[in-house]
Amino acid sequence: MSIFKIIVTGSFNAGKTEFIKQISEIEPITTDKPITEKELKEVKTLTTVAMDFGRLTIDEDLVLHLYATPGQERFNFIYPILVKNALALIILADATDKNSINEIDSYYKAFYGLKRLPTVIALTKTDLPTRLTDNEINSILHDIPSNIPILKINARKKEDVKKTVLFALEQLTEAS
Ligand SMILES: Nc1nc2c(ncn2[C@@H]2O[C@H](COP(=O)(O)OP(=O)(O)OP(=O)(O)O)[C@@H](O)[C@H]2O)c(=O)[nH]1
Ligand SMILES: [Mg+2]
Repeated sequence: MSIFKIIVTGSFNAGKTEFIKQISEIEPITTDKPITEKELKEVKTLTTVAMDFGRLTIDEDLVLHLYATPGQERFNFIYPILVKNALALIILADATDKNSINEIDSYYKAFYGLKRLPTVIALTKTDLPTRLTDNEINSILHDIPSNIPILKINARKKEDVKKTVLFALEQLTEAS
């Protein structure tokens, strides 16, 4: 049996913990703690400080281990630890938040610098009316290499999360 390790990254509040919760067949291991910064506390109450972990069995030969990073930059010491043995990268960004989409490039570069992994980008919260328009999104993402798929998802929907993970697996088989 093979274990494939997939990393989920992206900005603060992009939906990484939600993503793992939706897809994991075990109760996910999370490290969310109360937020200390006043400005961020207004957005939500908890934030990931080390990682989230979930597991998904594809079939008897293949099990996925999914690790999500923390979104706040001060916890990025964990990236080199998480990236060890990883086979694919999923970058999430909040489609209602311009900064989150802008940060995709820096996550791509940060991980590319550690290890060149087949990558998929997924924009979350596309179910919300406050999402940016496709034109606005495309103008921010025009520098992303064209071979990287960009999906639009609702990270609270299991099927959307599954689809994203399957895209990552597909990228992986194309790369090998
Ligand atoms: N409607 C909607 N809500 C979402 C979506 N994705 C995430 N959320 C919600 O957004 C909030 C933040 O999601 P988290 O999963 O905590 O975000 P995170 O990326 O883990 O955040 P940090 O670990 O603090 O960086 C939660 O309330 C999620 O349920 C989405 O696609 N649609
Ligand atoms: Mg989180």
